[in-house]
Amino acid sequence: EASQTQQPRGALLVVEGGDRCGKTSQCTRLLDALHARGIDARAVKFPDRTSETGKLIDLYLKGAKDVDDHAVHLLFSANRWESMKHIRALLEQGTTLVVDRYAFSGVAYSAAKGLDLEWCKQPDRGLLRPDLVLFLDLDPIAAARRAGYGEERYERVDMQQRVRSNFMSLADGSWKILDASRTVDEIAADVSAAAIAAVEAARSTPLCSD
Ligand code: T5A
Ligand code: NA
Repeated sequence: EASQTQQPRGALLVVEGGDRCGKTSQCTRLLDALHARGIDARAVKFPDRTSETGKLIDLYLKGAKDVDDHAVHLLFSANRWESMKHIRALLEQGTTLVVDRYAFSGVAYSAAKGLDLEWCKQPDRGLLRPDLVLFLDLDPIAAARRAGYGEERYERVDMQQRVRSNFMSLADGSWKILDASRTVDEIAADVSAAAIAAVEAARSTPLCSD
């Protein structure tokens, strides 16, 4: 079948960081930069607020519904698992994915509420492993000055300080940690350079699960 012609897989590129650090702005810029180079790429965002679990998560984040901390942690994880078949299929057909938050957010935020960090990692075990994690590092006090801050559940400086230190404890040598206090253009230049290198590297590396 023509559609089964072997071609290099796409890369799984993850953008992480605290609230209002500029992830969505950078994901948009990165997609444009990849498309400009003729790279087939699409955006993915977690939580996906459109699915059944996502609708419940959305109500929770807006403060319209209370859910037990453990239960909501499992919902965020389920929300990722719901997309895994589709994500794998896209990567295998050669589409690179720019993912706005992933399992690292799941662990960093739930552990910041007091849940055990190791417990938090379990439900996401087996998800596809990212080819690159770009961490947009921003002082929570600077983040709090940005437009729209404070509208959702976790947008408090003390919470965001704990989230930041949890992210730092999850980071390994493969993460690219970027100073997110710079201009959008400055950050975007670093993001696209790292992403393009990861797209190249992914072509000769098999997809794997964590
Ligand atoms: N969560 C998520 C969990 O608890 N567990 C999980 O498993 C997952 C996946 C919602 C919440 O859910 C939690 C984490 C979150 O608290 P979300 O929908 O991704 O997650 O919401 P946020 O991450 O908070 O997304 P935001 O839209 O708030 O922020 P972004 O995307 O980081 O930032 P962005 O690009 O929208 O920019 C925010 C503002 O800053 C400006 C922008 O213009 C905008 O006004 N800005 C800059 N200003 C100055 N300099 C720059 N370089 C700037 N870049 C952007
Ligand atoms: Na937010």
